[in-house]
Parts: sequence; structure tokens; C-alpha cells
Amino acid sequence: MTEATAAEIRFYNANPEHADFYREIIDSLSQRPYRIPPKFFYDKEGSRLFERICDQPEYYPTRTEMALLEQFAGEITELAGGTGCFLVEPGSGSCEKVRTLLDPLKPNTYIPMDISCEHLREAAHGVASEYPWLDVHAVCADITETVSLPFIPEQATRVVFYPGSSIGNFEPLEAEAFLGDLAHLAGPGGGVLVGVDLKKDPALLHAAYNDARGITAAFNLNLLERINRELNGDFNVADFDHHAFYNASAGRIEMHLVSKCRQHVNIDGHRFEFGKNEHIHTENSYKYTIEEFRALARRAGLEPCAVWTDSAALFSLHFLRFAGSPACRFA
Ligand code: AVJ
Repeated sequence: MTEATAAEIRFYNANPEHADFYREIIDSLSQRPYRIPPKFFYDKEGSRLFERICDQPEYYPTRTEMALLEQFAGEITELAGGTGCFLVEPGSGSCEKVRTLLDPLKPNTYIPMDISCEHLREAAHGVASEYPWLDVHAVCADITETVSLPFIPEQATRVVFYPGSSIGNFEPLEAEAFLGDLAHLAGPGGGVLVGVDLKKDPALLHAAYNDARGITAAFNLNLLERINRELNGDFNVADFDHHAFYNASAGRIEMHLVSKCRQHVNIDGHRFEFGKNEHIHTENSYKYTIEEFRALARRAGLEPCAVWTDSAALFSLHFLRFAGSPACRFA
């Protein structure tokens, strides 16, 4: 360790990064239409680009959710049953948002989980040195696979924090299954705090995924750079365009990479053909009304306790409980 002040963390590495990337990319590109899961955006460069997206003026979700967390941290703490919980954050990224909760909520242990190992290690160290009283157990894992957290004591109160509207990356049925997993992780007496982007004027959505500085485009195209870097691919990245639009009937933003010409690409000896305008579908980002999301949560075995939203109704923050637990104060 280089800094004398760097705090100790525990680090569990389920090694999600290498073998799976190769296999899943070859499999994804062996089917038409081409489709690559969005979790592969987040190599070190992708995680860094995502943080820059969050700072763009058009990308309202991050700052809106941060303001809600700051404003309602006290109510969240009461709903969580006070201080001392085990706070689990699947897909913790830069661990920026959780900072709004740490002082009021005073968890016993913070468990950030992320697919991007180096980024997770740095972010977890940052939290541990800023909050010396907090135990930090970082878990590097693909949260879309089964992950066990056997070090959480049976009797602990568990609060699961899933901000950023990452839930929107799942198909609605998968989102329901994933929320069901979070419900079980929280267990009776625990809570699930989820940030969900709201349906709104498509022009605002369009701008948020087509920022003027082109950071979202760079984030999308980095997937091809990553394949070139890690899998010995020869994508000519300049021959692909970023394309993001709101699909109103499906209620989602779609991101694609569009081939500008007829071309072929080699990845480690595998050859893939692209027609002009042929797409790789790289992401869906579903948007929900408050009622749609509450209905989804109920189907997942979660009872909606509280929901907070900003005055412009851009973003929502839901506190949910394992169904069957004691009545909610803020119901
Ligand atoms: C991390 C999935 C919530 O859907 O808004 C941002 C990812 N993609 N800009 C989102 C993303 C393009 C983001 N989530």
C-alpha cells in the first residue's frame, strides 16, 4: 500500500472480468440481430466515461437522485430501522451516491459490489479512508450471476441500495426476478432502496443519451475499443455510429452501434459480417411511472413503503420492504 493513511478493506474477487467477456462476446455476435449485454461497458475506461456522463448537463438522473438522497437521508434512516445495518450496494461504481447516506445511516458495514475490479478497489478504498469508523467489504462480481455474501451475520439488518436506475437495464421480467433476489437479500425486516428513472418528455430523454459533448457516444463506442484491446479484435471504430432513441411503445431508451458501411470484423480468429446500417444493440434503459414500478416491486415480493421524487418529476427513489414485514411508518 502506498499511502500511509489508506484504510484497510476486505476484498473478495469472484473474477468476473476475463473468461466470461470472451465467451459472451463471441456468443452474442454469433446471433442476429447482434446484441451485447450492457454490463460489458464497464471496463476501467468505460467506468470512467460513465462517470463523465453523470456530469453532463443533459444527464439529469445522477444529480436529481443525489439531491433526493441528501434531502431524504433522515427518513431513509428511520425506515431502515435506525443505524447499524449492513448496507449492500450491487453495481456500486464510484461509490459517490452512498456517501449521502453514510453519515445519517451509520451502517455497521458497507458492501460495495461491482464487475469492474480495479475501479471497485479504488472506490472502496476511498470510502474506507473517508469513513474510518466504517467496515468496508468489497465484492468484485457480476451481479447478474448468483453471488453469496456469507459474511453477513444472520441477525443483521440488511439494506440493499440499488441507485441510478440500473434496474432499467433489465427486461421487465428480469427486473422483477432481480428485485426478488434483492428482496431475499434484504430479508424480513430489511429494506431495498432503488432509484428509478421516470417516464417523461421524450425530448429530455433523447438529450440525456445524446449529450452535446459526445460522452455517451464515446461510452457506447468504447465497447468496440474494449473488444479490440482485450479480445484482439480489429473493429474500425470510426466505421460505427452511436444511435440512441426513445422507444415509446416499449418505454425504454435503446442504444445501438450502427455500421456505416458493409464490412467485416475479426475477433481472435472469428469473422463477423456487418451490412450497411446493421446494428449491435448494446443497451436498453427502461423508464417507469411510479405506479408501474410499484406494481413490479409487488410482483417481486416487495412492499412499497415510501417514494420520493423531485419537483420536475424526473426521477424517483423507492423504499421497499420484504413483503410480510411490519407495517411501514411512511406508508
Ligand atoms: C447505469 C444503466 C442507469 O441507463 O442511464 C447512461 C447507463 N447509458 N448513458 C442509464 C447509461 C447511457 C445508465 N444506467
